Amino acid sequence: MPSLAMSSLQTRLSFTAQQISQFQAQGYLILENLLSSAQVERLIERFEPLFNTQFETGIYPDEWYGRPGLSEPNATQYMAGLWRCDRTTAAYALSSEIARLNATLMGWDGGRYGIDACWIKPPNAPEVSFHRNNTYTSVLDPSTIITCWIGLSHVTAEAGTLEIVPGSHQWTCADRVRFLHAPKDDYRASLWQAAKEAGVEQSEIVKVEIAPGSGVFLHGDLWHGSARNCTDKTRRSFAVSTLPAGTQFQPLGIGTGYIFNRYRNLMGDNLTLDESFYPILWTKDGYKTAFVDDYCRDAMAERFQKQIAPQTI
Ligand SMILES: O=C(O)CCC(=O)C(=O)O
Repeated sequence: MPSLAMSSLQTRLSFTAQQISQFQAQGYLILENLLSSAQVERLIERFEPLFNTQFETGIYPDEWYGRPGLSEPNATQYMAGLWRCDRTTAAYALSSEIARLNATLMGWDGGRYGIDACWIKPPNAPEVSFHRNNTYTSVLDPSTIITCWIGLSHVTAEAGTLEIVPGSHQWTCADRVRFLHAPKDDYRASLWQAAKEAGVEQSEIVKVEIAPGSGVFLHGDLWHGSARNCTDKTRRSFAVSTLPAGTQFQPLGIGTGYIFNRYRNLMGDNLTLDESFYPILWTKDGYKTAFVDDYCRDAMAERFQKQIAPQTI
C-alpha cells in the first residue's frame, strides 16, 4: 500500500510517478496518514452538534439525512455542504492541499470546491448503492469530479467500508442519478448492470480497509458503494470533492443534479460558478478565492507545519 511521500524537509505532499500511474490505471489511490489522530477526533467532535441542528455559522447544510430522534436509529447520518455551517469542517473541505492533491491526480491546472460530505454508519446501518460520482455532475461543464474519501474510524469490511471496482472508471456504460441510501434491492445491482453493458464478465470488488486518518482518492467515473455495517461500532468517513478550477454550468436544462443547480446564477447567460459557493482553492498560478483564508484555516497546511518543525509550534 503506498504511503505518503513526506519527509521532515518537505513542505507539501507529493505523489510519485508510480502513484499517479496507479491512479490513472485503477481509478483510485490509497494514501495513509493523511490526517493525524487529533484531526480525526476534532472532525468527529463537530458531527454531533451539526446533526443536532447547531450550526456555528447559522447556515444549514445542502443535504442532511439521519436525524437523532426522528430517523431510524440505524439510519446512515449523511450531511453534505458542511463547510458553510461549520468552520472546523471547512478547514478540511476548503483545504488547498487536498484540492491540489485531487487536481494533481486528475492532471488539472487548478481545483475548486465541489462538495464535502460525512457518512456516519451506526451499527446495522444499511448499504449505499453503487454509483459513479460524475453522474451527479451532469449540470456542469466539464462534468467531472474527484473525491478524497477519508476514513475517520477503522473502516473494515464488516463495518461496511467503501467498496470500489478497480479500473471501472474506464468502462463504457451508463449510470443515472438515484437515491443512494438504504436501497430496497441489491445495492450492487447498478454495478452488475454497468458491468454487463461494459462487457465485463467478472468485476473485482475491493473493500477499502484503512486506518482512521488515511484516505482514498476516487476518480469520478469509478464505481463504488458500501455494504451494511455488521459490527457494533459506528463507521465514519468524510469526503472532500474537487472540480476543475475552470468548471462552468451547462446551459439551463442540460443535465440533472439538485445541489449544483441550486447555486446557478439565473441572470443573463451567466454560466460561471460563483466563487462564494464554489471557491477556487488551488491553481498552478497561485490563485485562490480571497475569502477562504479569512473564513477558515487550512487543516492540511497545519499538519505539514507540525511535520516540518514540531519544536517551533
Ligand atoms: O462512505 C460511504 O459509504 C459511501 C461514500 C460515497 O459513496 C462517496 O463518497 O461518494
